[in-house]
Amino acid sequence: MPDPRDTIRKQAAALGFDVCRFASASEPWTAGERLAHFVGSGRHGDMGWMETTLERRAHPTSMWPDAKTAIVLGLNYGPGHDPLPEMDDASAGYISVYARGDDYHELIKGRLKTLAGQVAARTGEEVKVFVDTAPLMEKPLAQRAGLGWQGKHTNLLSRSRGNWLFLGVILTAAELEPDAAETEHCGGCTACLDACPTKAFPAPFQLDARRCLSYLTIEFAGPWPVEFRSMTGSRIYGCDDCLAVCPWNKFAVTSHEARVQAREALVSPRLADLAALDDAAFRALFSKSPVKRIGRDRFVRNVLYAIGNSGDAALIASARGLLDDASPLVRGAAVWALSRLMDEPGFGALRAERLGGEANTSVQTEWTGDQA
Ligand code: B12
Ligand code: SF4
Ligand code: SF4
Repeated sequence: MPDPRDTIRKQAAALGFDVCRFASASEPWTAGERLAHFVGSGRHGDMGWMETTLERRAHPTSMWPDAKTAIVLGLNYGPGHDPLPEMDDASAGYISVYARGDDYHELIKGRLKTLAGQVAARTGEEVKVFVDTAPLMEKPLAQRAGLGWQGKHTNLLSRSRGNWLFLGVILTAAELEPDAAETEHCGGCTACLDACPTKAFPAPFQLDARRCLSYLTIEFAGPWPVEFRSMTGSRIYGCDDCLAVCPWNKFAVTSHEARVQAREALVSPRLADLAALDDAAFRALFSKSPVKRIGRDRFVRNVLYAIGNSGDAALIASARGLLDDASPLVRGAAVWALSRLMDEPGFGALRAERLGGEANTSVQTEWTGDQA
């Protein structure tokens, strides 16, 4: 009798998945308690859906009692180089590697649905598909299936592919033999913990999302707590630092998937160009990109924080041009950016020349008001 998993693996590979492995979806685990601790300590910040889905997320069977097997898929988005030196150019924005191509949710979801249909046809059992947005803990399932392990930065990394792997899961009511789980291989390394610009790890293997620049740039809607604004540097969408410094990336391979390849316009885009985006131009630039999801105002907020950190006097005009933007979020960020640039040593003359006494006073007033 042929092993149905062999066919599923072949079908997954034909759809472009780099890894396909199997885990029990019904065995108990500690991940649910850890999730409850994460949410109970408020580390999820404003991601209210983590509270409302807490019970369903606790275990695959809390959400779907008939789930027997998790088919865990990995799609490699390896950039083929270390992206962090790109941040040396402070007048350009840094968009994290995962967001430089098409939106992976769309990309993976379609393929998962196709594969799920094939699994249902082969096994005659019901299936459900998950990628990121659904209430399922994908990383612990992936570790159980042996795709890799959750490192001290809490992401799943692999001995054969390093850190650049998207995850997707199909749950099925079919009993399929599980693969061996992966064990942890971080050892004494602390590179990711040491590299984090905001010290977002209260302990190894634990993240406080409220301090994470990925959360702040993508998920957090309002004006940031002031302490984090200077820490973001030029990161304007997501953050890769803890992934990129991991020594296991020496085994990373460049992604073969055309749709996750970086669009030229999204690698080191000029902050001046991004600050000038109106809603229509934002939508056009980020068509089919995950960045589109956060909307123009939140994105330009991030751009303005980066402008404030740039030390580039030429960007004063960009920030100044947004002082009367329709969005209070953007106006507040413009004030902060200008106040930072004005504080730069040697910018005193520019302050007098470009803003003048009157404009400078209005900057001060708005700054106080927006931060109250
Ligand atoms: C919420 C979320 C976020 C939040 C919170 C991240 C987090 N670490 O929890 C924010 C917005 C910060 C975020 C950021 C990013 N995300 Co995200 N995110 C998610 C999402 C939707 C849920 C994750 C979740 O449940 N978090 C809650 C915590 C409690 O879960 P956890 O990390 O698994 O917690 C474990 C550890 O803390 C550990 N633990 C806790 N206490 C203890 C104690 C001890 C002693 C030990 C040993 C372990 C331990 O056990 C817990 C259970 O496994 C998943 C998709 C999904 N549905 O799973 C994507 C997902 C995790 N994100 C992903 C990505 C790519 C990112 C970013 C890299 C994007 C970027 N470049 O900016 C960053 C990485 C930041 C980081 N260091 O984690 C990928 C990760 C792929 C992978 N290979 O791991 C996922 C899986 C999406 C996907 N489908 O591919 N993300
Ligand atoms: S993504 Fe950036 S800010 Fe978030 S934990 Fe990793 S290094 Fe820290
Ligand atoms: S950088 Fe070091 S500690 Fe962090 S995930 Fe990689 S091996 Fe583990």
